[in-house]
Amino acid sequence: MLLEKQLETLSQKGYGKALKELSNEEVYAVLLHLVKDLTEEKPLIDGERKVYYFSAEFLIGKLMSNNLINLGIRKDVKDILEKNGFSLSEIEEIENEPSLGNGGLGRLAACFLDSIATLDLPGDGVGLNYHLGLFKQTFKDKKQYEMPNPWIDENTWLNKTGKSYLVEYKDFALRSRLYDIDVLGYKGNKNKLHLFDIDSVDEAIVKDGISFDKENVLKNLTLFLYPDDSDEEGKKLRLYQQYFMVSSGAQMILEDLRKKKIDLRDLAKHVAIQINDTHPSLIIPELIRLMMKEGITIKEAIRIVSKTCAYTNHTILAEALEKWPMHYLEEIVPQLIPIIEALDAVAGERSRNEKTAIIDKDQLVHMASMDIHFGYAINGVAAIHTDILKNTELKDFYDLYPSKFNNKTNGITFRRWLLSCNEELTDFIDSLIGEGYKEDASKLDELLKFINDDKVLNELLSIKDKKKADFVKYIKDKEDIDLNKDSIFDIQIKRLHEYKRQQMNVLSIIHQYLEIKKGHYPAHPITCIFGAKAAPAYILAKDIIHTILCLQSLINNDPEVNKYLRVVMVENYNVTYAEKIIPAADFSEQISLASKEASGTGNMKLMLNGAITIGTDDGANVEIHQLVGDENIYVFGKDSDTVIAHYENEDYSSAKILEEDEDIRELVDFIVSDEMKEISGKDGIESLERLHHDLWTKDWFMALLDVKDYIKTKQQAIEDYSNRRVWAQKMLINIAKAGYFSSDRTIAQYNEDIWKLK
Ligand code: GFP
Repeated sequence: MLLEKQLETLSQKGYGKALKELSNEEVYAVLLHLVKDLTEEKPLIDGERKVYYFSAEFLIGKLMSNNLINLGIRKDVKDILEKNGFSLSEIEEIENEPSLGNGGLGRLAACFLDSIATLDLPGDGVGLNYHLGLFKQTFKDKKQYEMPNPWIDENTWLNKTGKSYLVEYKDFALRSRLYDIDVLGYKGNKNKLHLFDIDSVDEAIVKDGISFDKENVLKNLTLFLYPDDSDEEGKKLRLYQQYFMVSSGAQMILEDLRKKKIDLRDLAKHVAIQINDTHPSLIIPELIRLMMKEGITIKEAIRIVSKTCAYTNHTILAEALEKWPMHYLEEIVPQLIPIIEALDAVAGERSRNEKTAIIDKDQLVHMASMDIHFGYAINGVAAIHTDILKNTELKDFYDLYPSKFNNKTNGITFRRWLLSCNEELTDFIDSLIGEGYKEDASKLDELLKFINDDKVLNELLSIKDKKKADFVKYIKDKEDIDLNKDSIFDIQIKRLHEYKRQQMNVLSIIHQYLEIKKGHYPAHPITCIFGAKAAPAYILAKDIIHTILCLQSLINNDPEVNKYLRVVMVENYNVTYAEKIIPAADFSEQISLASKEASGTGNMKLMLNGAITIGTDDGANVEIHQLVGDENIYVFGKDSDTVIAHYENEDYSSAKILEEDEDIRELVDFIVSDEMKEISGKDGIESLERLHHDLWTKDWFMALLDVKDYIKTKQQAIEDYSNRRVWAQKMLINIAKAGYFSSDRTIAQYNEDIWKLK
């Protein structure tokens, strides 16, 4: 009743009309207002020590649905809106998705904020407010193009604060402006996501897609996440951004302490800083610098900061372990150089091993090295990943600081990835085991008692069918693509990267296509669905997208084939799309080259929604495998030890495989077949040829090593899918075992081992 009255009052106040007379857009604005008012009343989570999660990305997704859930009013609001002739899900569509992240790294940060607040722990996110996001992906002539992705409008969750800090660079200074987004936990208590920005940023300088003058920092600083860094200017712009984030964040933290009359020497007692990947690593020298300005000696500042900062590693790929040339630092933030040199000297006293140096002989400053020497905890994000860090990639550091290293297997928030995106499944689970699992996800395993209950198994299948039908409608409305809802939905959704091996999936699709052409039909029709953006300067990733889009056109337009097989790459894959695809998934493709995917989190979301993993023993797949057992996952491919040995011995040769194996050769060569070239069009042929050439000459992530096993394993999964009862049992077991992957569990472990907040 009260809620209804509040909504009516807000609609009268805002539009002078009754709720039922509003347009969908107006209803959205009224709801936003309501949620903001209710959030305003909620207490900020407080405590003696607080964590600040510094991250270049926060892929938070739309917030309305989650905030309604976390305020405990989603069902009531839905009913009130329905009574007035509105559909809540249509209203939720109106919200722009904040474009503040790229992939798993940023989505993890968003899940963590949700769980930190849910566990009632004091903890805020700190990042940047990118006006145009990563980019908006469009397809034209079967190629990816990048456009700006403006997401901030008048109906925004961003709240302007009065806070502002001076960030000094060598040649000029900028004033940061802080915006906050409230982060509600499941119980409704709140933390903040702090996003720094500058007033002078100018969206009008962006031309021809996402090009702009990279040297005009005053106007471009917070335009884009990960601006193209294939040239020097782009690299430097990233450094400007990173320093802007950490300097503003550090000043904000110290100001808070001062306000509370806390001596800066007690920083570590009151503050933990989690460095998410290496982008925020400059927080270490910056904090030391700021403390020295307050009269603290460098020695003491180093000691204090070393008890405050902790670092999470999300990948073993060298490209993501940033190294800044000293001369960039000289040009941009020379004030940090004496501090970094001092840190390097301390590191040198602790170890003479060149591999653990902060400044190497080429005058490159290694961010991860600084984090490990001067952070008090270092974690990987899945058991196998942490082991690889300890035994291989960061072995020299592990030998030096064994007790700093620990594992924190990633997790996902069930509020978004079950309660919000799959209401039908949520309600069904509630009816079977009650709602206790919403606060203690391990209780999901109570579902196991229904393993032989035909009614339950059938209902699981019919919920999946319903979510598939919903998705079929969604993609038809959005992209005018026709899908067969009775086919298997085989899903690979993640950043486009060779190590994630979308190209291997491509080869398996070619295999299926050629088989169908030979009259060998699959046991069940299948639809292969991709969602992925390629970094703008990553040519081969774009070639893979082009190849997928060519196959999509070739296969979907061939009446002989499309009865059995279809291929779809959704345009501009984002969190909103994921929320529609994941509940509809049957197969979860987690096919990275073993050792390369640190964890993966899509694997967890898909499992929670009853999809069965087809995957390598990599990242968190290993833990999924252990939890569900051999019967309920399809594992294939060479293990990480074998792969690592291939790299060490430099004995992998794709050409050799292709020369010796004509089956694989047929698949790879099909990429440059006449039919593919014709579909690709004159401008695309180069792209097909480049991918083809790469697979013949390099194949750095060894797609050809596992492709046969992959094809065989997927075939088995397709056959098994036809036994619907057994398949439903697999689904049930996956859902029941997903509790371990709640980010509430992950955050409880971060808190217990690293942050020690309460
Ligand atoms: C990265 C890693 C993933 C990991 C996430 C979160 O994600 O394995 O699950 O970080 O830790 F690669 P992407 O940005 O690559 O998606």
